[in-house]
Amino acid sequence: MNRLRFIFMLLLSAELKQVYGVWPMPQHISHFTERYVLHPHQFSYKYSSDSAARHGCSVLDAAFKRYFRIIFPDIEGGTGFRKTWSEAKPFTVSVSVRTVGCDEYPNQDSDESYNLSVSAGEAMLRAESVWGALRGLESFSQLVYEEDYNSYYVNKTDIVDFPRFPFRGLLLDTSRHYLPVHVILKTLDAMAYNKFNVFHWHIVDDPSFPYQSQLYPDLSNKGAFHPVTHIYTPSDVRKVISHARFRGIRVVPEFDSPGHTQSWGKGQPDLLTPCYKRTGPSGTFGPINPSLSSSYQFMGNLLKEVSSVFPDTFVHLGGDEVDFACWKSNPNVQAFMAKMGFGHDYNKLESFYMESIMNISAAFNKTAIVWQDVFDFSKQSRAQYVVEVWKRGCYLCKMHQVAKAGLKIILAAPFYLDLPGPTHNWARYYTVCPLSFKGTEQQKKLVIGGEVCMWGEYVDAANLSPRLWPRASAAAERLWSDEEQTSSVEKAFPRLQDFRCKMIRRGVQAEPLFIGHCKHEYI
Ligand code: CP6
Repeated sequence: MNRLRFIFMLLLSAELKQVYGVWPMPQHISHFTERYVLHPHQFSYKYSSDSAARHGCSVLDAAFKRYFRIIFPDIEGGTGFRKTWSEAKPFTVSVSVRTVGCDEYPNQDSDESYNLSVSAGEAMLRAESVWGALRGLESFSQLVYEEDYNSYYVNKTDIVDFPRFPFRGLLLDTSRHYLPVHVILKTLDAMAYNKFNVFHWHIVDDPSFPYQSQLYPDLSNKGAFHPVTHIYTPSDVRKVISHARFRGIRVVPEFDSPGHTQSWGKGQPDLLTPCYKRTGPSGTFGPINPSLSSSYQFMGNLLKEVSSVFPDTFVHLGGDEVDFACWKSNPNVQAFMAKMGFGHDYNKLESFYMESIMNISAAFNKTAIVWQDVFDFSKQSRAQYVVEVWKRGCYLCKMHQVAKAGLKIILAAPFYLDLPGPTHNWARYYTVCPLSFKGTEQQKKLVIGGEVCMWGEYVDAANLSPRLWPRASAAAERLWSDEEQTSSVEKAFPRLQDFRCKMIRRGVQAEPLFIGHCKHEYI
């Protein structure tokens, strides 16, 4: 009988180990079996006396409120705290931040490291910046578990943690389908649970132009799917940027040109290149017309507005998949090519256009990110920009090439999430090794991170969430955690199942990985 009870205890403790994991895996974590009861009425957050950030720090004050509700989801309407009532002692999460910066925006140099030590009556959270403190608060919230209804526990734990890469992005495409603002905000919440820190907003593209420009209102009046209901007003954009900031997430907008701009032409006459058929215009249009100075004036004005609306120092300028056929057909473009001495090399024309708009954005103190096509077309450019590697095939070869040219790299190629299906399961993202190209240490430092891409052809508000989560979580761990500690798909599986249940409990419609159940099913 005793032996049976012993085996039963072993089984229980094995199950517990799964419960108190943190996703993505911290760099160093030690769990202990000693555990403490948390009671919502005796639980508080405070700034420790040596903290530079104090009460009134917008980012952390708001985070304390958010995480209280996350940690105690059953508090509303819950009357009896039955079992734990008598055991409960006060518990405080003490936060100490070394440098202030509560009113700033996170940026490429933000320090997201933190130390968390959970012991009797207190969790001590130390971070260099508020952004690191946010990551620590997230980890702490994942350590808390509910056993019986309204009985909460946290085990003694020590964590030392920091991200592997500073740029951990997620792309949403709001042109192929419009995504309502509340859907974007919910996605930002889920990003914070996964420690993603960049929202790459592919806001406009061929099918629609939902960004409402103050300078050029006709772009969305005529180019959006609907001029009122399917746009992002300046106030919507501010909401997204603020919601992201409170979660330590940067918002990097993409205004992809000169290709992918069909919708721009509706509200901005003479911007796109008229395509020719034999002797006359065919009535169709191609990429932005690179032969007119008015095109550069327009781009300058638009990028000036975009630079002031979006505070991040990065802006994505696209530059991908430019179809040269229309440029080739247009006699004015041909004349421009001759005048510029480009011969028949349309790569040079695309390069000229991209260099021009990269110079414009540099004048607004922005660092440009561009798709790899731009690098492929102009290897000898002296411009400093960040290259996003997106083409499949040998993406590691491409990364090595870009690194040799001394340019920074974001890896997207192995992280497409928009297509469902068995070949797109989470393990594929989990086993990506972004630094496995044969480069020097210095070259590898140029890889600033990676990005999961949720292109919008087949995705709208109805299926976004389950298609994103928890598959994006696999990439999140690849980008945050130590590669060697997270190299086993088998070990990750139960942890990811557990984390998926946590996301479900927080209201994220994450798809199941396989047969099973969540302890708290709230769907
Ligand atoms: N839209 C834009 C897309 C893609 C790109 N740019 C794309 C094409 C093929 C694949 C993935 C993405 N849908 N504007 C390329 C960066 Cl496989």
